[in-house]
Amino acid sequence: RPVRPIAICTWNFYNATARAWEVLKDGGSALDAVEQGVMVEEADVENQTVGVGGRPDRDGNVTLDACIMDKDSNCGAVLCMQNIAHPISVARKVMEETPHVMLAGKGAEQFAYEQGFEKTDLLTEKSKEEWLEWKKTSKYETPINIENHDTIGMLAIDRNGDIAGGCTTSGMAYKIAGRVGDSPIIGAGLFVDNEVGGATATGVGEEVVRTVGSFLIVELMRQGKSPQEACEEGVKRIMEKNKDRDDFQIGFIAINKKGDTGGYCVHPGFSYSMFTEEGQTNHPAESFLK
Ligand code: SD4
Repeated sequence: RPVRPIAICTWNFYNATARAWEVLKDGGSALDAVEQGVMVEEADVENQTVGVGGRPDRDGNVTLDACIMDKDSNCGAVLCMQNIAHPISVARKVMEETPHVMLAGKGAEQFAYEQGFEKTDLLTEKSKEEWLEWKKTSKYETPINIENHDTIGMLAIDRNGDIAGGCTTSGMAYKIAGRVGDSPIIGAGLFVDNEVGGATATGVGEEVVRTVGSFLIVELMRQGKSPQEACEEGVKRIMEKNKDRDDFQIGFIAINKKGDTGGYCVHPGFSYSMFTEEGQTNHPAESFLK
């Protein structure tokens, strides 16, 4: 059957999939679509979990994680990078302009400046005030479905039938300085194999890393599971490792080579956004706990 371009992303980031669709419908690559799509959220100061306006770590510094992966299994990532508004684009530069996959911290920031990215203050007044308020008690908790988990992971298929993915976040609010989650870790927060499909994650990254969630889901699809079945198995695997706790949210989304999609999560409340030639749709995901 003819290739049907499609973009999906975690949560209801409608502007992001709409932007990705603009790229795809004009014949653009899946790689450009996911980069430009997630950039919408990186730039949105109202989204306090991605890019500019992200919530800081407990010392008041906003540190960003992102990764990107293309149809040829090239990938790039930046970890714990400060002062740069579009970590996804720096991740792409790491992929395309260096022999490396990951750059972290000061090195990543320095590389970004060398690539022409501008220094940007990422901490908004709103996020700063909330952080100062948080400091009064300094209680570290990760509320289940609120914006604290609004990492954007995006997967797209272009007119050539090629798949790419991107994932970007400011990580868990008030994390310990230097903490890195799943989002910039290839295989954990994101994985693409152009022969099979792609998967990406949102939620408490520590749990996703423990089971290499996105890689697992792609491998399950390789073995014949649908994207939906593979996401369900990915969440179940995490819950098997957490017999004594369920106070965290994880959401996975996946797409296969045919453009079938799926999503699954731990707690109700997660959904994913999709854009195809039929327009935009939102897909509430089934959850492990009811
Ligand atoms: C992380 N997966 O850093 C991210 C958290 C998240 O919005 O989804 N935040 O663990």
